[in-house]
Amino acid sequence: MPYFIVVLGTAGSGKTTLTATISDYLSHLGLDTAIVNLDPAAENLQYGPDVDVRDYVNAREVMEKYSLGPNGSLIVSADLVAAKLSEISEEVGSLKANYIVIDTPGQLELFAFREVGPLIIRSLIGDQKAASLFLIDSVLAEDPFSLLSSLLLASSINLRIKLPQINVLNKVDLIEDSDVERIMGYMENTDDFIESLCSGGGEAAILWDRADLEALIPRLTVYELIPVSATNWMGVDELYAAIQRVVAGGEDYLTEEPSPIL
Ligand SMILES: Nc1nc2c(ncn2[C@@H]2O[C@H](COP(=O)(O)OP(=O)(O)OP(=O)(O)O)[C@@H](O)[C@H]2O)c(=O)[nH]1
Ligand SMILES: [Mg+2]
Repeated sequence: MPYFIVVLGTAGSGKTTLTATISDYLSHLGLDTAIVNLDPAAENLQYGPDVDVRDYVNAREVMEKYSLGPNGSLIVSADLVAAKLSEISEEVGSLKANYIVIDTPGQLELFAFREVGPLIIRSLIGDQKAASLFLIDSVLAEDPFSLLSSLLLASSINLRIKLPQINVLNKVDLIEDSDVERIMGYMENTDDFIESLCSGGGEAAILWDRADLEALIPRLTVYELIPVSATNWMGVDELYAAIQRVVAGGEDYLTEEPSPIL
C-alpha cells in the first residue's frame, strides 16, 4: 500500500514546487512516486501529474460558464470535484507507487476550511498511512509575532485535516541563516520565544498575557518544524526522515525487507 504525502500551505508558500522536489527526491532514492494535482486552477505545474483534477474540473472554465469571480469559481470547482470523487478516488487507487504526493489548491481557506477539502483528502487516502506537510513561508515567519500567527494557522489546519502533520519552514534560501537559527531556537526553547513576544513591542493590542503564551506556545511547538528550500533542496533529507517517522515509524520501502514494487 502506498504512503501518502499531502502538501498544504497558504497561497504561494511553495506547495507545487515542493511537490515536484519531494517526488524527484524519492525517485532519486529509487522509490516509485506518483503525483496527484488537486488544484483545479493550476496554470503551470513543475511536474507531470499522474492524476489531475483538471481532467475533471477546470476552474477557468467554471468561472466563464457560471460568470463567477476567481474565488467563487474555486468554491464551485471544489464542489464539482467532490461530485466526481468516486471516479478520482478510483484513479488514485489504481496508481502503482510507493509514495503518492498530493498537491492542494492555492487558496487554502477555500479548501481546508470548507467541508469538501477534508472530505476529498479523506476519500483519497482512506485508511492508508499519510503525513500532511504544512508549508510556512520563511519570509512570513521572520518576526516572532508572524511566526506565532503561522503556527496558529498550522494548528488550525491540523484540526481540519486531522492527519499527522509536519510543519515545513519553506524558502529558507530567502532569509539569513542566522534568522533560520533564531526561528528554530524559538521552537526548541519556548522561553526565548515567549520572551521575544513579550519584549518585542506591539503586544499592547493583543489580549494575551505572558501566562496565556506560556500555556499556548508549548502546544504549538509540539509539531516538528523542518527548515527546507524547495528550490535548492536544502533540508529535504531531514524532511524525508520526518515523513518516514510519521508514516512508517522511521522505516519505509528503503529500510524494510525488499519487496517488489507492486
Ligand atoms: N526562493 C524560493 N522560492 C520558492 C521556494 N519554493 C517555491 N518558491 C517560489 O514561490 C513561488 C510560488 O511557488 P509555488 O510552488 O507555485 O507555490 P504554491 O503554494 O503552489 O502556489 P499556489 O498553488 O498558487 O498557491 C514560485 O515563484 C516558486 O518558484 C523556495 O524554497 N525558495
Ligand atoms: Mg500550487
